[in-house]
Amino acid sequence: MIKAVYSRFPERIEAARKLTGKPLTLTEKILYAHLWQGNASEAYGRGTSYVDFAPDRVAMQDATAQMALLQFMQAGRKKVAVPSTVHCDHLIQARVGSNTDLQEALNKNNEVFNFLSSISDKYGIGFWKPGAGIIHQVVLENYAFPGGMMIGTDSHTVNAGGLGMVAIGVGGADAMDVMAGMAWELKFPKLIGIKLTGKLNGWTSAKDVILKVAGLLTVKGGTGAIVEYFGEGAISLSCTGKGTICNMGAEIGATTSTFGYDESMERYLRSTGRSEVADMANNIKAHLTGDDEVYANPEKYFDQVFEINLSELEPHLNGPFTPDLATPISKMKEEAAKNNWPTKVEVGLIGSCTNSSYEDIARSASLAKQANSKGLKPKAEFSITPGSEQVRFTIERDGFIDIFNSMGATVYANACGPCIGMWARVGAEKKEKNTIVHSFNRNFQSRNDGNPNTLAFVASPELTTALAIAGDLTFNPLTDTLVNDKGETVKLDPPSGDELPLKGFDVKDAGYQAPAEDGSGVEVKVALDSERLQLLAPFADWDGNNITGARVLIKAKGKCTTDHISMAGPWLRYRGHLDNIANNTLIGATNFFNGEQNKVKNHLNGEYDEVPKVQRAYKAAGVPTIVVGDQNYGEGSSREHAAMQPRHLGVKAILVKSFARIHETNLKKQGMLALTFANEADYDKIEENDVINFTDLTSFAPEKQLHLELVHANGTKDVIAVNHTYNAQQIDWFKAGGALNLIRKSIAG
Ligand code: MIC
Ligand code: SF4
Repeated sequence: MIKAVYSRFPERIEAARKLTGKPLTLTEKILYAHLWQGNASEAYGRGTSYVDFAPDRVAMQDATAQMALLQFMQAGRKKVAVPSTVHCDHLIQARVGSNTDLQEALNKNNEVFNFLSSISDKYGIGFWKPGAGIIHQVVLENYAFPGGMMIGTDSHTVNAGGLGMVAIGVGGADAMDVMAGMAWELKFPKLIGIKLTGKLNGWTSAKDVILKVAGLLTVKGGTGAIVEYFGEGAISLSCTGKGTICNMGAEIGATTSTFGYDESMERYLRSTGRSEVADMANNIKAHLTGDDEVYANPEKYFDQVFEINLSELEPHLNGPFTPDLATPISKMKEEAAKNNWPTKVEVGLIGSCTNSSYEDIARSASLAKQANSKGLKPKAEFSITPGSEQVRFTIERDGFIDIFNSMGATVYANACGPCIGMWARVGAEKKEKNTIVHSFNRNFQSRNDGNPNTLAFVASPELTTALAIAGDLTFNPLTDTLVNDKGETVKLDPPSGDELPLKGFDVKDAGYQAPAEDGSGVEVKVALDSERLQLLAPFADWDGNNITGARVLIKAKGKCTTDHISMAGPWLRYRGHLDNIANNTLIGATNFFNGEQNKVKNHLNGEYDEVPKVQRAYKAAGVPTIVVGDQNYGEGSSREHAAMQPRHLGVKAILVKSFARIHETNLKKQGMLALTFANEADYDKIEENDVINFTDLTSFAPEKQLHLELVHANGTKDVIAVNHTYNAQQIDWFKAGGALNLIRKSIAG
């Protein structure tokens, strides 16, 4: 496959160069080399043209694969059209330690794992068993390749940008299209260039680059854009460090991030047993990075350019509650005091798909080792979630696990665990205000342990380890000292560690199961009375009329991420059962009208009740509803459940100030109306008791505003204009009641 992709590169890039009449960024090269139609026939408008692409592969994780594959089952195919994999990583709870936790997960999720294993077997999908590792780490180690294009049903699919890919997070319905052999549509992105100069040193790590970028760009600054890193600083970073930076690009809303092919990638490919890929990439090197003219004059070729000097970069701590609240460690004392953040660090957690490379672990272990030798007993609890069995096996062989153990750490299974609320944290139910530090990527309220009063700060694994040792959020390892068990004052030396294992990677059983050659005989079972899995019933199509008499189900106030719309943690259990998981719909969102969560007015009886209950009542009574939201609504995850659940419960439209990209597409795919206020201030016009009428939905057309009439309780009316980004095909999805209904129709002939 890679050979075929590379053989097309020179010609396709030439065609694009001619049409655009300018030197090309790496992003443009990869995109133009993956056009569905073959060679380019026009130059696309950034941020305007909808373009069909042909991605090289698809990756899915267990929590989203269920819905993706339940949809794929309906596409009527024998096999997936492009190489695809499923990874079991989200459903494993971190409780006591890897072996016990993994066994418990196998027992608890047996039905789901069997479903995923047999459906993978049937349709020619590679299956990575529970314990094999976190999707993005496994993809980086095995499948990612420079210049490739992939999509994955997880927002952190972007991690593969570390190996020079354009890798994009999508909802399951998009993955289904590609697996079914159809084109994948994306609005041609804008381009953000980030020039890295200098070189990391001392306590600073690759994570700090993206923590800094998140501070600069905020959680929505990357929306609709691909971020391309370049410059001598970029070349000096390790491949997995680049992966970390790309991974957290999801947190600024970027479509994806990427780096040009260089020696760090070559080293990583060779070290992970893919010398052949490295050799092939070397042959077309010039096509796998941006043109020299672009990097020499970035302002001319990118829509926005930033520059960061790695030599001057400070370690950062981002949080709480949002990954873009960036504080350099030297300013933490002040900030914590100002904001009244508890400074005692209760737990430090390293690992996750963001930061679990050999280098991350080696550098953190160097600090753990110092703690041991300098007589420092860590003041906070400490845990590690390795990203893959290959990394775990290798770090155990190289003695790092022993070092962590002697510091009293817990090693959890190779899985998402605490990052996605799969963490049985003792005492979390008391809901006490407390502080934790982790090397993951997201820190939304309640995400890690379900406690809304846990303040989670994101940092590099090195800084996380140091703060766990110190037990203090304001400890600045660059300048501060600690007192050891003998009462002596000691200082931690900066971390150190190899980028890649000197003895190479090793693993006994990586946990991969290849699919059957001919899967036609494999049976995929979904029990009718299952509470975990449910076959999908088609959504109703649009009746052709204006939606009238609609009620506001909830007007969400402030941040409303996919974690607020469809919480993970305990609810991950129901990811394959739409009706059951719908019982968590919007329970984390704050109601603008009373400031409370999961308490909205039911206009059928005037009483306040839980959001899912109220919505089910409206559905039963045939009352259409609208969800109103603020900026960047649907930020965070790719989970299409956040779109399917409201759809399933009968919500008709989501009207917000702005959307996060994946969520907006997911809504469109599921036949929902995703609308934005033409005038943001109109958000304030929506009142709790309003009755809302669409006035011109019957003439729904691309690039044409729609209008809503708000009938207020006092009898006055406001008419507001709303925008949308639907193209003609997406309007067809809406009319058909969802994209899948169109596919169903075409199979039925
Ligand atoms: C996440 O980090 O929020 C998740 C869990 O990996 C999600 C996917 C999901 O909700 O299953 C993501 O980032 O897309
Ligand atoms: Fe898993 Fe967390 Fe990575 Fe999402 S961000 S894939 S939950 S480790």
